[in-house]
Amino acid sequence: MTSNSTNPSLRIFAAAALALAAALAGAPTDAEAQSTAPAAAQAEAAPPGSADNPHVVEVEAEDYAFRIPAEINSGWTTFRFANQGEEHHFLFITQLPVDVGYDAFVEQIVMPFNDVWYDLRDGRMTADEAMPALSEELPEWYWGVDFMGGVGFLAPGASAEATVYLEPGQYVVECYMRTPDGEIHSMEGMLDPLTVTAEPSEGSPPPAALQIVLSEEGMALDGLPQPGLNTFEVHWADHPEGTFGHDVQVLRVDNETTVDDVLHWMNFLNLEALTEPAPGSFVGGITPMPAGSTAYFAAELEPGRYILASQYTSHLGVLTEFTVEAR
Ligand SMILES: [Cu+2]
Repeated sequence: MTSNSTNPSLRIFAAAALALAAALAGAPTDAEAQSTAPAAAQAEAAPPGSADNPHVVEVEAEDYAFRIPAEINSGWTTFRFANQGEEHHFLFITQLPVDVGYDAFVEQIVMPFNDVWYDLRDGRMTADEAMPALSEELPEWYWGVDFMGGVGFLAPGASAEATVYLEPGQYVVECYMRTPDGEIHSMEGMLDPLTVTAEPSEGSPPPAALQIVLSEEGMALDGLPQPGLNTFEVHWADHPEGTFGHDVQVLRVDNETTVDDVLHWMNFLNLEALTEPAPGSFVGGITPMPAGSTAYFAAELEPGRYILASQYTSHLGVLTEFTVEAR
C-alpha cells in the first residue's frame, strides 16, 4: 500500500475537503444560469415504479435500521426509500470487489472510518489529520470500488426513489448520518449486505423530464422542476481522481440558508455535520456512481427554494439552485 505521503488520491481528497469553504465564493448559485425552458409537466410522466412492477425494491429506514430484502434481481432496479425515522437517513450502495466479502468490508473499511471519526469527535485528531490517518488505514482496493447510486439524503417522513442498473454481485448498503450522540448510523445497525442475483429484474429506466450532468465543470441542470413528483436523469461525465465522486442531494431551504451552510453540514470532517438539525429539508437525490453511468432519481417537490449539492465534489462548484413555483 502506498504511504500517505505519496498517495495522490487521498492527498487530493483531503485538500479538496478542506478547501470547500474557500471555493464557495465563486460557486454558481444563479438559477438564471440554468435552462429556463419548462420541462414537460411531470404529471404526464408515469411514476418510475409501481407496486406491480418487478423492478421496484421497497426499502424502509428507521432509527437505526434498514428494512431491505437480502437478495434482489439484477438489471434496472428502482429503490423506493421511505424514511420512517426521526432523523435524516440515506441509502449508500457500494459494489464489493469479487474477492472482498461483507465481513472484510466491515473490518477493513467501516471500522477504520469509525475509528478516525471517534478520534475527530473526541478531539484526539484535527480535521487536517483525519484524511492522512484514513489513508494509512484503508486498503488500496477501496479506491477502486464502485459506488452504485443509492437514494440521497432524506428528511424524516419523506420518501424518494433512485433507479440504477445493477450487475450481479455482492453489495453493501449503509447510512452514515450521525446520531445526536455522534455515533455513525452504520455502526448503530444501518449496514447490510445485499446480493444481486443473475435473475433479470425486467425493469427499465423511467421517463425523466429533467436532466443533470455531473462533471468537474459543475452540475448542469436542464429543465425546470415542477410541483409534485420530479424524475431526474443523471449522467456522470467523470469521476474526479481522489474523490468519492459526484452525488446529488436535493434540499429545500429558506431564504436565509446559504450554500456555505449546506456544504458545511455535508462535509463529514465537521463535527456538527451529517446530524440533526439539518440546514433544510432533504428530499432525495442519488449517491455517487462511476464515470460514464446514467441513473435516475425521483423526488417530491413542493413550491420553494431548492439547492442541489454534492457532498464530495462541491469544491469543484458542483451545485446549483432553483425555485419551484406554485402552479
Ligand atoms: Cu441513517
